[in-house]
Amino acid sequence: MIDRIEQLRSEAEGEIGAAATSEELEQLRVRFLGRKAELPQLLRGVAQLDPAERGKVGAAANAARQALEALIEERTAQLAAAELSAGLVHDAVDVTLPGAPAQPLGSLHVLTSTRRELEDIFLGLGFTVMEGPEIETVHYNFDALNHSPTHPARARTDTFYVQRSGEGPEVVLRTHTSPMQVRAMEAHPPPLYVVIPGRVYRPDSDATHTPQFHQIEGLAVDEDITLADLKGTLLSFARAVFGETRDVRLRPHFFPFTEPSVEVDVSCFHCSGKGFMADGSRCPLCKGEGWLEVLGAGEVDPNVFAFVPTTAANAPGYDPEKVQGFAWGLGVERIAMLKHGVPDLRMYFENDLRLLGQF
Ligand code: 2U9
Repeated sequence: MIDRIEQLRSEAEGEIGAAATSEELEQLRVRFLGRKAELPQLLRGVAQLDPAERGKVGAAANAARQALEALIEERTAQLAAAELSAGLVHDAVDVTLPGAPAQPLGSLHVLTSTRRELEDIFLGLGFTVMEGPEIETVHYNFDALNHSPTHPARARTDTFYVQRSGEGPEVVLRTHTSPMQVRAMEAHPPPLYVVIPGRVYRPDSDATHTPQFHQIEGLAVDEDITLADLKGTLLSFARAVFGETRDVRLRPHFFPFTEPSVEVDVSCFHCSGKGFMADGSRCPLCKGEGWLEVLGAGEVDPNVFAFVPTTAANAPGYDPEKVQGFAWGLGVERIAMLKHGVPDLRMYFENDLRLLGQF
């Protein structure tokens, strides 16, 4: 019986050593160590053997079983490692390959490409681009920007309020990116040249207003800043966007944060500022005016500087007796509308590929 055990053991050892796959190995385990296999059967019969033989046979069978179990475990680990490496090579995916079938490349949304184009122009003029929070306190959105307590923009119908006073500070969806200019002044001493692009929110919806739109506002603070610096900066901007032969004109206006405040027109690029076309008809873009309104601007109201607290970062602060500034604000949707002839602002947000695919 011991001979048979040794025979089984060496036969199994040979086959296990030669097994080429885990599947084959599993078949061998069932064949040699499974419930119906000869060696376990032998082990189960040991109790019925002659007491003289029982010890030796039992020991040999047990030793054979343990040796085969250990060998199978070792070989299982070897084969699993080999199969894993082979699998990794075989299943490797080159994620840099184009899809099959190749998918058409998308394009930037026209508002994104317009915003980037405008940012680049101001970067070229020496401004830094900064971004800020879209959820703002009333302090930064209105108070610090010199809005009187009764300013109509504060009305519940003109601003999205997110938190009433009483539950902490009063919080709104920012109605302009100007709060970030205040934050920029709190964090950096003058001279300061920043542009702030971003989403802003107002409860309006028609062909020329959407409840969410994009602004780019700018702020320059330095010593000896005049309205001429503002006009020169915005003239460079207008020429970069609408063509090198454009001109700008400033018309008086009112904004709470600037004094004087102006609306800025650029000479019409469709009729070269004439107001009529070569055939004598009225220019359809500027409606015969020769000018297109593109943005608002002004010299920063000294009150706005006085609202900026002196902090360690901006020490010695923004002294209205020492620094002046100019600021402007524009709507990205309006600039893109003029440049590309988009008739209705809401079209930017409908996600119709017939519109988006044109840019
Ligand atoms: C600070 C000081 C002054 C930002 C300015 C405008 C004029 C303006 C509107 C145009 C159309 C926004 O997109 S729009 O609705 N903006 O006309 N914005 S001056 O003046 C500032 C901002 C921050 C500290």
